[in-house]
Amino acid sequence: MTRSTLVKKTAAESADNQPSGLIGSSCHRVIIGLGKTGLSCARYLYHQGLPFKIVDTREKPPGEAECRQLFPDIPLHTGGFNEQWLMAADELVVSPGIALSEPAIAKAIDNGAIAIGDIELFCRAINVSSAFSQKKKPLVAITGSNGKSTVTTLIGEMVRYSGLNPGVGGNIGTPALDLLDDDSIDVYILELSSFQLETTHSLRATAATVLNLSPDHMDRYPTLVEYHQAKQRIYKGCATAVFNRDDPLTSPLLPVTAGAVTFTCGSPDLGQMGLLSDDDGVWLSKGLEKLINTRQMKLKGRHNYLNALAALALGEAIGLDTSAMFEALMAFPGLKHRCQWLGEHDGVAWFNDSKATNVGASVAAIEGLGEGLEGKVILIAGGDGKGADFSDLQPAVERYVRHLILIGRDGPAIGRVMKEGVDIRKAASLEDAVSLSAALAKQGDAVLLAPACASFDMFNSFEHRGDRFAELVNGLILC
Ligand code: UMA
Ligand code: ADP
Repeated sequence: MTRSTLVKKTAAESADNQPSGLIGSSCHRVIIGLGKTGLSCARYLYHQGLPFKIVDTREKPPGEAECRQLFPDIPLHTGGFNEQWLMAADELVVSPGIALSEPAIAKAIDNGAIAIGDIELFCRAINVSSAFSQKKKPLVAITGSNGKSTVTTLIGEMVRYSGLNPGVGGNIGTPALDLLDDDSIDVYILELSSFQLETTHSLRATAATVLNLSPDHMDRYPTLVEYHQAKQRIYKGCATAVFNRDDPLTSPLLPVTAGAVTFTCGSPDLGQMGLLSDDDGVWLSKGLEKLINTRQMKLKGRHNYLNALAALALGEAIGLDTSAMFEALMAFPGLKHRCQWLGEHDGVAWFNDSKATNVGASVAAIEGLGEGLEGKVILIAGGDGKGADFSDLQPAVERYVRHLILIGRDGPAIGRVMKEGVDIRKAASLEDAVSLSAALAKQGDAVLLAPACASFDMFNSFEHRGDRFAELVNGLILC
C-alpha cells in the first residue's frame, strides 16, 4: 500500500499538511519544466547547494542551453517526464504550465511525493530568513481572474512613491525566486496565478487579495469549483484579506487571522472601500471619506476604479503613506494591451485590449468603453477559447456593440451564443478584421480588440497580437 492510499486527499491538501518542506540535501527533488520558472528554481536550488534533477516534456525546452551551461553536472531529461525519476522523488517542483493531474505526476504524488512550486520555495526562503533577522519584509499577494497585473504594477508604484524599493514578480513575469537576489528590496509584491497557488502551501502574506472570479483556464480545471479553490489558497495565513464585496466568490472561505477589508462599486460600508458620486463625479472613497476624484486618475473604466480601490486597501494594509499612494495612483497610466487607447481616425477611436483573454475581461472592456461612448463599439473577438462558455458576452454585446467581427479558431463559437439581431461578420485574419472595422465604423464609434480568447492559435502571445493590431491601426491612421 502506498503512503497516500491510507487517507485519500487532493495533492494540494496532502502537501499543505507537511512540515515546512524537505530542505535537506538527502531529499530527492525533481524540477518539472525548464521554462522561466524551472530555470529560476534550478538557479536557486543550485545556489543553496541542494541536489535536484530536471525533466521537461518538450524535446527542446527554452531553458535547456542555459541550464546545460550553468549546471553541467545536473541530470536533465527532455522529451518526457522520466517516470522513474518522478517515482523516486520526495519533492516535485512543478512549473505552473504543467497540471498536477498529468498521469505521471499524479502517480508520483500518489506514491508519496510532495508537489510544490517556485512560490513555495520563495515563501520558505523568506520565512527562514525572517526567523533569523526577526523582521519579515511585507509580502503582498494578488490574484483574481482579471486585473492582477494592473494592481500588482500599481502597488509597485505606490511602494516606489513611498520611498521604498518594491520587488515585483510572479506571474507578471519575473520569477519570484529571482527577487531574492536583490537585498535592497523592501516589499515583495507577487502576482499569483491559480496554477502557482495550487503548489503553494506556506504563503502567509501580509496582505492578500482575490480581485474577482470569473471562468478562465477551463481547459485545465474540471469545473469552476477547482479554479475557485485554487484562488482561495492565497488567503491561507494572511494577516489582511482584501476582497470584492460585489463578487462573493472572492470572499475568504476560511476565517482570516487578523483583518479583512472590502471594496465595491457601490457605496462603501464604514471603514471599507467603495465609490461615491456627487456633482463633481465619481470618487474613490473609504467609508464616507472621499479620497480621490476619478477625473484625477489616468486609469479609466469602472473595473479600473475597483483595481485602484483594491490597491489602496492593500497599500494601507502594509502601512504605505497615504499621500504617496494617491500621487502614484494619479500618475499611473495603466498597462499596454489593457484598454489601451491607440488613436483616433475620422472620429473613430481605436482601443487595444489584447490582454482580454477571457470572457470576464472582455465584458469589462466593452462595458467600460460602451458606457461613455457617443456611438457604439465595433468588437473584434475570437482566438483560442480555452474551453470557455461565451454566453456571458451576450448581454454586453447586445447593449453596446454595433458589429461583432470574429477571428481565429473559436470565433465561430462566440457567434453561436449570440442572439439574433447582433450583426456578426467573419474575418480571415486580424488584418481583415481591422479593414472591415474601418469600413463599418461611424463617427463616435470605438473599435475594440478584446478577444475573450487567448492568442495562441494565431500569435505567439497576447503582446504579439496587440502589437500587430497597433501596427495595423497605426498604418490606417497615418495613411
Ligand atoms: N510545458 C511543457 N512541458 C513541460 C513544461 C512546460 O509542455 O515540461 C509547456 C506548458 O504547458 C506551457 C509552457 O510550456 O504551455 C510554459 O510553461 P512553464 O510552466 O514552463 O512557464 P514559464 O516559462 O515558467 O512561465 C510561468 C508562467 N506561465 C504559465 O503559467 C503558463 C508565466 O505566466 C509567468 O510569467 C512565469 O512563470 C514567471 O512566474 C504567463 C502566463 O501565461 C504570463 N500565465 C497564465 C495567465 O496569466 O493566464 C497563468
Ligand atoms: P491579469 O493580470 O489578471 O490578466 P490585467 O491587469 O493584465 O489582469 O488585465 C487583463 C484584462 O482584464 C484586460 O483586458 C483588462 O482590461 C481587464 N481587467 C482589468 N481589471 C479588471 C477587473 N477588475 N475586472 C474585469 N476585467 C479587468
